[in-house]
Amino acid sequence: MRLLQTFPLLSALAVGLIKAAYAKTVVHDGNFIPDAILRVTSGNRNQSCVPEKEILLVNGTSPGPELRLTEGKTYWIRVYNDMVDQNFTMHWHGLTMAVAPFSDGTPGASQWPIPPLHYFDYQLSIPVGVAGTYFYHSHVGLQAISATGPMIVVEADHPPYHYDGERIIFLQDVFMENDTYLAEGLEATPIRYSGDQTMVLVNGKGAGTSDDGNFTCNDTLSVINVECGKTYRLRFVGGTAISFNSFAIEGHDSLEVIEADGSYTDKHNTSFLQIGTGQRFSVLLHTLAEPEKRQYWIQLETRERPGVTRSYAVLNYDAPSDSPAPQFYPPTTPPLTLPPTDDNFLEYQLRPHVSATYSSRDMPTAAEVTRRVNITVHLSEAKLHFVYLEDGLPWYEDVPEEPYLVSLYKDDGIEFPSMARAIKNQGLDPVSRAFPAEIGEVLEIVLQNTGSDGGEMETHPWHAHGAHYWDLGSGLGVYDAAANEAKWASSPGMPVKRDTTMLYRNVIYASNNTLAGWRAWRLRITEPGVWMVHCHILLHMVFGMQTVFVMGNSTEVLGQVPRPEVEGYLTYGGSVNGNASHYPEVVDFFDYWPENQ
Ligand SMILES: *[C@@H]1O[C@H](CO)[C@@H](O)[C@H](O)[C@H]1NC(C)=O
Ligand SMILES: *[C@@H]1O[C@H](CO)[C@@H](O)[C@H](O)[C@H]1NC(C)=O
Ligand SMILES: *[C@@H]1O[C@H](CO)[C@@H](O)[C@H](O)[C@H]1NC(C)=O
Ligand SMILES: *[C@@H]1O[C@H](CO)[C@@H](O)[C@H](O)[C@H]1NC(C)=O
Ligand SMILES: *[C@@H]1O[C@H](CO)[C@@H](O)[C@H](O)[C@H]1NC(C)=O
Ligand SMILES: *[C@@H]1O[C@H](CO)[C@@H](O)[C@H](O)[C@H]1NC(C)=O
Ligand SMILES: *[C@@H]1O[C@H](CO)[C@@H](O)[C@H](O)[C@H]1NC(C)=O
Ligand SMILES: *[C@@H]1O[C@H](CO)[C@@H](O)[C@H](O)[C@H]1NC(C)=O
Ligand SMILES: *[C@@H]1O[C@H](CO)[C@@H](O)[C@H](O)[C@H]1NC(C)=O
Ligand SMILES: *[C@@H]1O[C@H](CO)[C@@H](O)[C@H](O)[C@H]1NC(C)=O
Ligand SMILES: *[C@@H]1O[C@H](CO)[C@@H](O)[C@H](O)[C@H]1NC(C)=O
Ligand SMILES: [Cu+2]
Repeated sequence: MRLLQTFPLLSALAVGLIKAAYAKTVVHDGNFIPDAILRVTSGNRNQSCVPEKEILLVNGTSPGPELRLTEGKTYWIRVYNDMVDQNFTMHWHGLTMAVAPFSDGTPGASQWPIPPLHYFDYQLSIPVGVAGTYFYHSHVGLQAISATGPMIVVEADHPPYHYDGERIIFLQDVFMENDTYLAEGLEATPIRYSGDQTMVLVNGKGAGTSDDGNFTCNDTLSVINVECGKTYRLRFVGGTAISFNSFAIEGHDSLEVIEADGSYTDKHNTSFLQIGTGQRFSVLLHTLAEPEKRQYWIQLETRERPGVTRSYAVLNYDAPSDSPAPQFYPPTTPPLTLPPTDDNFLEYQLRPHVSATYSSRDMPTAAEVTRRVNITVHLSEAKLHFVYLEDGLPWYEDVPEEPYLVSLYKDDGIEFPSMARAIKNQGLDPVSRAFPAEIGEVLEIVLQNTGSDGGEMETHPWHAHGAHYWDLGSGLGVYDAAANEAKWASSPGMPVKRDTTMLYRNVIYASNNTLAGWRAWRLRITEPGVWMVHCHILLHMVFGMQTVFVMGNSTEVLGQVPRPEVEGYLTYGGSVNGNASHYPEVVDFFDYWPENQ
């Protein structure tokens, strides 16, 4: 394996071969034993002072259970949609599905959604070199508000930095209304907007104030237990639906960033973090040798939206293991003053951590770039119906007649994009509403923010499936490739491979269609498949802020997964090599997880 680690492509091929051999002998029917099972239900819960309402649950909780996987291995994860009235999919956020393109969990793009009372077997073949912090979540509608959970990929050998322990800090949003009602309102003409998040949760709990203090919640907080004089790896997951959070820990102002979106970085000190929807960071926290008190506040504040939500958790030193877990409530006045939005947060500062095992500097140079595409985003507000246009068109998960990947396999041409049409429209084929890309191309993908019809600007965390891109930074106005090269040359940082980075609003207002700010990525196209690129704010996705890249032609895509294995994927209700309905067991999660009530 050692040799393979230097050649990610080779190791991906090896994983593919192992999987192909394996699939011949395994039938994924009711007798199949997967490596992990996730069961999705809906249920009523009280969260953070919000009156009891229906949310989605994974194995009875939100967030769902942690999945811990090892790089270089293949896992089959069976996801049961135990709901009776909703489709579902599961996406493995940040992991490449290069060798299992039907397992990316994107309805309309990589798979038919899982019908009610059906299961789907997802194949996760994890290349060596991607150990880091990830999460799983639904890709249907607004389900990911609550149908989500942490996913950690651990090293086959050992991480490049030493730490004594690790803690997950999983952020989520809570809304006043259930997700179907919220989504219906967003799709309505005129729009019915039920408000931003009521509270931000840390590991399922949160309390504090929102709407600039107009709403207060005095509920119990999450507790992060630590010991004195140790080093912890804090793994932050931006599992929020909309909120962009600024974050700091009282009395601990040297957080050393070591990971961004599954890529190790050289150590970089920061006193606070900004974390957008879909982003992950790991920091090393050096706990105090002689703390002055037992509890230090962890304070979060939302940014970039009209009302501020302030939420808390507690860093708790040396909790005695023999006494019951203490309960903590939010402070009456904020102990910390967090900075306003920093549009330059970590920009042009981070450097990939290069070691024998991790992240080589294989970034294509500017001279190798073969094509540039724009994703120019614009919010149309005509008739008070909100639509996010990308190069003139929105994308919704129910737009394609059949999922693009299914269409590629059937070779029926229904959703196959035309390069000729795309070239005339900034890279997007307006008929199939997809961006075609050829294997071997080196693309620069330029996200361009514009003033909306009404002039408002929004900040968008843009996420790419399929492969991580080299993040080229961001700036005001229009992207200028030469000026940006020069900026990198004089910056301490080097581009890092990321999967979710911020397209800032930079300004609060810009007149209609003004090109106000940009973000750019560079990517060598190597993985045939259908990969979504979208804003990770779930509410914006419902407004159409999603795009799809179709990489490779049908021959190349068909080369990825052997034909007999795909039959099951081609119809709604299928899974790998079989149909996939199940008779639901009577699953009473209250019996399994009483402590969560
Ligand atoms: C989820 O719950 C099922 C039982 O319904 C159990 O078999 C499975 O191990 C659980 N998954 C995880 C990751 O804990
Ligand atoms: C929600 O809170 C109310 C009031 O405390 C309580 O009656 C109800 O049982 C709780 N619901 C759940 C699902 O725990
Ligand atoms: C579920 O997905 C199928 C296939 O895309 C679609 O026809 C159906 O309307 C969806 N059902 C619901 C409840 O959204
Ligand atoms: C969702 O919320 C709406 C509005 O509050 C309510 O009418 C509907 O019954 C709720 N749906 C479920 C499944 O609880
Ligand atoms: C909070 O209340 C004040 C006074 O009523 C109001 O002006 C302000 O808009 C409210 N803020 C939010 C975010 O609702
Ligand atoms: C919050 O609730 C706790 C427990 O009931 C109580 O001790 C505390 O005083 C409350 N805080 C505020 C600000 O009301
Ligand atoms: C970060 O700050 C701490 C404390 O000031 C220092 O010990 C450490 O060397 C710094 N790390 C880096 C990478 O600069
Ligand atoms: C991308 O947008 C910029 C700014 O409007 C424009 O100059 C450039 O030609 C566009 N590129 C493509 C491929 O359309
Ligand atoms: C904004 O510009 C677009 C494209 O030029 C146009 O279609 C739209 O009507 C304009 N909106 C307003 C409010 O003027
Ligand atoms: C796909 O591209 C490859 C490489 O250029 C070529 O050999 C193959 O014929 C193409 N297949 C189709 C269906 O166009
Ligand atoms: C698929 O479903 C059909 C209809 O329910 C059933 O007759 C058939 O046995 C199933 N096939 C497999 C492989 O489970
Ligand atoms: Cu957005």
